[in-house]
Amino acid sequence: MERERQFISQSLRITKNNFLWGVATSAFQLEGSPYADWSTWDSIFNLNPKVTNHYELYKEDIRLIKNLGVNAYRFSIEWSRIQPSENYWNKDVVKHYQRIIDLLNENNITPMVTIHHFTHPVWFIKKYPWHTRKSIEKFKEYVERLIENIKGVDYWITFNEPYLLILGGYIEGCIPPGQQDLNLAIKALKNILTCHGQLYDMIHLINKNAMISIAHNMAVFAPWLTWNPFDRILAKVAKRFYNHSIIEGFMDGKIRLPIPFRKTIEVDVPIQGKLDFFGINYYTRVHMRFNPFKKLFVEFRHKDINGGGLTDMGWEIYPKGLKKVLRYASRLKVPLIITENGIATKDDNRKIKFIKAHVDVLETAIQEGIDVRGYFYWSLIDNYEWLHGLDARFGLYRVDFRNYRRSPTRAASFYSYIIKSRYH
Ligand code: LGS
Repeated sequence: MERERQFISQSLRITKNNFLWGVATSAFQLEGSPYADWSTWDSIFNLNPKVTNHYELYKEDIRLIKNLGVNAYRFSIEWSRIQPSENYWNKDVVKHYQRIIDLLNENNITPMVTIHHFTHPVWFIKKYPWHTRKSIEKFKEYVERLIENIKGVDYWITFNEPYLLILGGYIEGCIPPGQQDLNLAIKALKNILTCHGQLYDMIHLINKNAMISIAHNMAVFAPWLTWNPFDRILAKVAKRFYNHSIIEGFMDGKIRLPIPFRKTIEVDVPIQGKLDFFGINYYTRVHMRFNPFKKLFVEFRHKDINGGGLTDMGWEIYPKGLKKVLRYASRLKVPLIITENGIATKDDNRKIKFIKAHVDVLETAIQEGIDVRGYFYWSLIDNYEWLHGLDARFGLYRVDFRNYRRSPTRAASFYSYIIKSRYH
């Protein structure tokens, strides 16, 4: 087994110089913010507004990152802390994030910064929600000023999971801004993607070395009942809508959104070629079921087909799916980076098994010739998991939310071992 591993890693030549081994987080999930739309929205969040208290404990957390032996860290900057109100710019907060970046660079940990990870200031969503054109200018103003003031970052993710943001915020209505309107959803998606295209050019003007992408959530979609033609149609539609349409958008500037049992909607999005790599967040397979009482007739479900069990959030563990999404995305002909992959579980053994299974698939994908340049485990420490609160434990380090103490899970040393075994 050990010899086999060495052989694989030598033939792949994954080294610390050519591969980003990382961990990922997002600001609001670690540090909260009283000025973000979620804080007005979610009562679970309000029970614990400092979450892990990372804002104060960042030095300790960077030590944890260092101890893991990773060479990259993906995190986000919380806009609502920098601009709690429209005409105010908090320089101290920018300095705070700059300190984090400096500390990472001093420790040879490559920072990858997400500019928008689901949250924004309350004033923004009230006055300039994403379905209005003004959102683009407002967000660009913020980003320009941010990028001019931040040094030492080459890897930028403009938006985390635009499709999940739109599905949750504009179709399901389960996250802010809580709309349930397909037309608004399409407008919001168009604006966000258009904004990405413009940010891509703007960031490159300021930093010639920038490597820019979005982080796209991809899942595998399968029919709940394979013999049921409706379930089969839904699985196909979901795959094309959720996984593929944005990839086509980056290839030819047009996204085609199939809507169940209706005409495909075509949207022009000026994002053709506006990518230096492609970030993929991969977690699970979803089974699709036709349900006439649900919105767009769609019901999402999870099945434990492989007997690997479901995660604490009820999601199927399906490592093979990682290969499928990588294979599809490779048509973009840019390097791929797994910007998130992880499991919510309190059981260290399951966390270890999950990581091993996914890294194994990643290796076979690379052997197949797919250009993957990084893997970020979600997440460094337990944190606030949006609709699921504090109970979904993704962390390599456990957090006691009463006193903010961190302690390593056994998956932390396992992940370090994986990375070390790929040093040359
Ligand atoms: O914490 C989030 C993690 C956990 O699971 C992180 O903030 C997000 O970027 C990311 O979405 N995360 C996540 N995603 C799992 C998504 C499952 C895919 C379901 C597909 C539905 C159509």
